[in-house]
Amino acid sequence: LEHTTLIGEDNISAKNPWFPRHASELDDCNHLMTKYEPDLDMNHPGFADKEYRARRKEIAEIAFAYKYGDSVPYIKYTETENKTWKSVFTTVQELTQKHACAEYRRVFKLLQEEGLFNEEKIPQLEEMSKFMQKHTGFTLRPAAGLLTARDFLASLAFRIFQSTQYIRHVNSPFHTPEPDAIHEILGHMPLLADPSFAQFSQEIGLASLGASDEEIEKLSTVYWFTVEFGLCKEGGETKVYGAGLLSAYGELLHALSDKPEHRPFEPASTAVQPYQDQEYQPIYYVAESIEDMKDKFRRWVSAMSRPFEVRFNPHTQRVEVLDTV
Ligand code: TIH
Ligand code: FE2
Repeated sequence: LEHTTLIGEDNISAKNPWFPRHASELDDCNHLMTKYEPDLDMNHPGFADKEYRARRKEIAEIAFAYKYGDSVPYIKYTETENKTWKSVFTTVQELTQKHACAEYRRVFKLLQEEGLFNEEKIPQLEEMSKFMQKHTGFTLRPAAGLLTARDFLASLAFRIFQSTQYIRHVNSPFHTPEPDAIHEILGHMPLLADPSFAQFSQEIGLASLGASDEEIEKLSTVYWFTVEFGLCKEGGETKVYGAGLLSAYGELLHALSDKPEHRPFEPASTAVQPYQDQEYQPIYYVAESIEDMKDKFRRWVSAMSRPFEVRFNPHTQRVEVLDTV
């Protein structure tokens, strides 16, 4: 890094797409994938439910109107929504005591002690954001739905997590193919408040900035098999750290059963493993530990071809670009 110089916007080759240099530019990184919207997908449990669709619109509007620096607007969740939370929270809580990795269990307990996690009501994103900020500097901004991988990963570089705020349909509490606030809060947020895991999340984000489309595809596949569906060893047992399992009772049990295939986590091969997001996963990758997963990821990602390096300056919330050619 000694022979590097800071470079400006113009000097990055055309091969490397635009990326945000400051956290405020994430206001332009909220492109949605349209696959699971209740308005468009006939198989969505909310497709025939007018009231649910109207509610989804109302909450999406909040995300569309959000600008960097705003606090996350408070949502008055309905009785039905809080009931859905309660049924997921109580079933998942019982399972995660046993099957979640130690990092998750530690923060979960803290969240309970602070009263943020209780079965009666859905925590507000703004309060979750403050909690995470205190522990790792991660904060939240609301997202209207499933984002493109490029936009989603870019925010992680700034220690910002784009979170949905709507709640899954009451008829499918134990598994949904699209993210919802229950998945984000129960699955992702405890680990984003863990220093080591937060560091990994930011590193995968930094690696994505200005990456080619193929590299984004690989990074989001690694993200899928680690952050979303990762398993790890702990004292001779297999534990869960993937958010998609920590928020889904049915799939958590499936992942630990002998039905799916368990493979050792190896970034180069994991990154090219095709996956689907409709049903339970047929393959899970098992890391030796979260630390080991992080080390392997670092080694693999450092061989990526980007002709510049990036580093995050937490004082300015800016990503600095260093020319390495
Ligand atoms: N399947 C998860 C759940 O039911 O909570 C949500 C998602 C995980 C990954 C993508 S969507
Ligand atoms: Fe997720």
